[in-house]
Amino acid sequence: MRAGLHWTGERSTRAIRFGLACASLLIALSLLALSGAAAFGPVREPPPIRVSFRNSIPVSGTVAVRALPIVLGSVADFGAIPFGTQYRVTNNPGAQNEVSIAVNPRNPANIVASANDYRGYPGLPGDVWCGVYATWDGGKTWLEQLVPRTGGLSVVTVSGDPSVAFDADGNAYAACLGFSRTTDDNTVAVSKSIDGGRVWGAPVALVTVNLPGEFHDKSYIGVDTSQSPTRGSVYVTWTKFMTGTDCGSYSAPIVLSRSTDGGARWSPPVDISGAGYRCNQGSQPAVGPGGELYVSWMNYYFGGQRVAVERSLDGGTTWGAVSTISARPPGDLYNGPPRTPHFPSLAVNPIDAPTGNRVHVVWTDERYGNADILMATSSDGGSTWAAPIRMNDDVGANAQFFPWVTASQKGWVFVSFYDRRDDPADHQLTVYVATSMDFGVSTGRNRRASAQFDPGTWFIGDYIGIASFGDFAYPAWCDLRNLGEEEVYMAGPWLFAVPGPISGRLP
Ligand SMILES: [Ca+2]
Ligand SMILES: [Ca+2]
Ligand SMILES: [Ca+2]
Repeated sequence: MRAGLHWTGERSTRAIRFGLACASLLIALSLLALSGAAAFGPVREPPPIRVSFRNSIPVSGTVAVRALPIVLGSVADFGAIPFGTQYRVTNNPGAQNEVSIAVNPRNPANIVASANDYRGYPGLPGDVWCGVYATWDGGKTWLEQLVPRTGGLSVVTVSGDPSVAFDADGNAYAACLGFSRTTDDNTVAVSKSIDGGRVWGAPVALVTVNLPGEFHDKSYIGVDTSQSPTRGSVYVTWTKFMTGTDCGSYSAPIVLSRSTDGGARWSPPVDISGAGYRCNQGSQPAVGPGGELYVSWMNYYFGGQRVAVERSLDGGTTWGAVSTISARPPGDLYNGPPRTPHFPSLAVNPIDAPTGNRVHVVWTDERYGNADILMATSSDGGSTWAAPIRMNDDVGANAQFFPWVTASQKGWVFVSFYDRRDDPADHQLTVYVATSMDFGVSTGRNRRASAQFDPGTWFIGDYIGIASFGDFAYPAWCDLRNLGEEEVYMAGPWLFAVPGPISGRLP
């Protein structure tokens, strides 16, 4: 059975109450089993987090007491740590997973990352909250905080599915969904920091509901940093699970809300996936050099799954036709936890190729016999897509998954992903980064970005992240090298993009 539609908000008891979801998933499973097509996956719960290890020190606005980061750049074993410098972003006994990262375009030493953070919010119920981490020295030291439990997030007890982005002026944004495990309260909200991630404002709700048949899930943020008239617009897309028949007995369109005033006010969410694409998950907005807004997501249909991409040239008011890319995502890669949903990621190249702009989308695909990272590139604004290229350069049959893509101001395309190539048993993980320096035509040799670790049977989130600045890539991920304790790590920056075989160890 293939993995399919996932509730990604790390729900547990609430999922049982969510009768719509449970009933519809059962129906979807039976319908798809009859059709012989890929089945929608069941609701799977994250494994329990080690509650006894929670640390209640850091809260928003408070500098966490923390140890020095672990810097691994001096490790000489090329096979273990081939290059680069890794930084430990979080240092907390609670779990951190599901990582997003963004670099301040005004100051690349200022980086913000986010994760589902299980350290606990002091004095308040709820097991997980959006963690936001900021550095001003390129990753050597980090300020660990939680998004304020105020404003739009004051009505919920759990928040997660975080994503972060900077605007062109250096303001940082963090988008989170919020819900309660015991009520139907549910929101998507965005917090803003105007000082690079030191102080985060009260989250502003983009949607707030308390309905048994509706759940807003898996949000992601993108910002227009172009010189176009829509510069500064902030976009958040997510999945609206609702009453319907498109996924069996519910529907799941992708919706979008935008802010044109720096995150103070947000437009009412509108369905952007439209007719014919009503069963979706895993969306991401991204903006091109002319202000072109793209959104990618995974579309589930009775023939299987496909990557869907849609474009708006007026900041999300009107949309072109949805284009699709055939995909064969693998199923569950661990036969149980950690769960491995397969969502695409999209980047619009800020630098035009000689014949025009390029849009790149990546996803996990098993068409070559095992889980690989494929990337398709469009040279016509997302209407059509060239044949995908395989980004992982290993020759074995091991799995790669959780890709994320970014394109730098040099036009270089970096893709990070979890990779099991270094474990003959195809189980333990390292993070690799693939690079394309020719606008998606080909990829150079992959670079290993992390030490190897065993994910065990923990919940490791539903995605990892990568950002870029000029020559440099900044992958960030959930890492369990420390005796299975989940932390966020980041690699880089380093002079990353060297085509062809590696001739020597980079700094
Ligand atoms: Ca999630
Ligand atoms: Ca931790
Ligand atoms: Ca593979």
